[in-house]
Amino acid sequence: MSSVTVLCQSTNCPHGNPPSKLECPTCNKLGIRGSFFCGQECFKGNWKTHKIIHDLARPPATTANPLQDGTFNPFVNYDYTGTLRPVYPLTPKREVPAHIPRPDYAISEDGVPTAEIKRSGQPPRLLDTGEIEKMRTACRFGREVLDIAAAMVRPGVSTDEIDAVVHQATIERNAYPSPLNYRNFPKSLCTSINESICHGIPDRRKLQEGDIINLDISLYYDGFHSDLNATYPVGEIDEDSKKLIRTTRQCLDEAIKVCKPGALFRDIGKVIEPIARANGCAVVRTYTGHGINDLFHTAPNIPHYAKNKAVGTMKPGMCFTIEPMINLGSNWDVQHWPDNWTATTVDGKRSAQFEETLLITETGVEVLTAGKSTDL
Ligand code: HM4
Ligand code: CO
Ligand code: CO
Repeated sequence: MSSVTVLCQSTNCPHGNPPSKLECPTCNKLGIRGSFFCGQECFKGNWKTHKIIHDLARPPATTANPLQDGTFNPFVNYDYTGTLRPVYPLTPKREVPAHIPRPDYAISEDGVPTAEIKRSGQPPRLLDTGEIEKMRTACRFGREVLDIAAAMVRPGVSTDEIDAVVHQATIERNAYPSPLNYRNFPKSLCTSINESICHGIPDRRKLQEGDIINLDISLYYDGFHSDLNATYPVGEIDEDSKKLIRTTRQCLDEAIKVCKPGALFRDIGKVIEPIARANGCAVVRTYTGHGINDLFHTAPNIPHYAKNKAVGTMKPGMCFTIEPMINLGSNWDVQHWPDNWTATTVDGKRSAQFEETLLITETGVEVLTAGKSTDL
């Protein structure tokens, strides 16, 4: 029986590097021996330099995939918060036929939405009857495309295959897929799986039994955008995931019920957060609902959490989204992958989302992206 004493590995241990028992769990997993610290203070204090040895021990990207099928994890040195991984390379950019009108950011090299930036700070736009009819059409097409995409959800289908079908169904309607090139987003829809909160990029990963996936569709038709999303089970899912999806849909439905002329945008979060909390869930604060019309994201800004400081009152002719992102557990914080798009939970727990595009009418609210009623 041999016993080895390992001193605290901290370069600036305030306790004089005493014998230590706290081992770095990542080093242990990677087979690196001797990474001991005398406490959390030294472990965390040395993290920035210490984690470099993790990267050195990991295999390079091209050999990281045991399948050797040409696919790879592009961010091998990134500390993922959960078990989801991107599967690269992404497929080439999909083209939109030249005859289909497109927003300004679709044409520019840098994807900057110039008109959105120009109108920032302006109050929400009130649409006239002709413009409202155009929003109705864009939103009906958005619902059709989401339903087509949702019908593909099953184990073995890749998110890129869903992107190809969404792209095709969108251009068949003479519409432009709003996500494509928006701030250089590379695909035609967002696909957010398990611990990803939103803005997941379709790639070569195949859906697995037990996953949950959010499909977020936006399109631009006849000068107006629509935006809607929903979360779906892949085959059989666990009870926590079922409850998460049910809770998130309920958060959106109850929020829609309080929308009418005179209602305050800040009160939407007051409806959503108590429902989330009562079901053991947290409300994401980084992303909000937004005005939508001839611009993809515009005023008003609509937080989904309580005690927010959102400005403004609902008026007839306003169009906006409500799109709560709800996490299992109590952590609402967001961490992005190095792709600078995929937003994930920081604890690796699952997140769900639902979204509709709404119109405030003289008497209440119209859900422009509504599906066929599932009542009765
Ligand atoms: S980009 N969907 N959505 N969504 N953006 C590609 C597909 C996308 C968004 C988005 C909801 C709310 C806000 C935003 C946004 C910044 C932060 C850069 C101004 O991008 O607020 O973009
Ligand atoms: Co978005
Ligand atoms: Co939206």
